[in-house]
Amino acid sequence: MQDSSLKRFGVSMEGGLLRKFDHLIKQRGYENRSEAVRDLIRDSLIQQSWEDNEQIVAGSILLFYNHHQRNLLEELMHIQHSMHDYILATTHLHLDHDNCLEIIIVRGKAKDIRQLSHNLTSLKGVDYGKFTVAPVGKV
Ligand code: NI
Repeated sequence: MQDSSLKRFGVSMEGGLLRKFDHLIKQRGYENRSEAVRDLIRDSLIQQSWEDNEQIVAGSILLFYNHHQRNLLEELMHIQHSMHDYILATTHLHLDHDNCLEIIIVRGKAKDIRQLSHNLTSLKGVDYGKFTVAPVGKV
């Protein structure tokens, strides 16, 4: 069970580092240091669970590509069908005459989703790939 009661702890650091931190949190619009530190800790925990291969994660793989690239559509389709268990939905937008944007919603073990993302974004003709996931379950 999660303990949601607030605890206080002291942090010591060099003045220069603290000034930089204060500047950063002001830029990002945090009300105070506590709020910023909480977000940093949550980010670190998400990062750590992502490094755990067995953790179930969900998120999206974003692909920009030119659909005229030889064999690219066939390869994208082949990879997605071979890993269909991990794909919840795919949205394809025709951006202009040449370029497509594809958003693939995924869910599965971190190691499998990482592999799927790598297989897709490393294809020749994919100009840009962005991979965003979070663990399923509260961190
Ligand atoms: Ni298209």
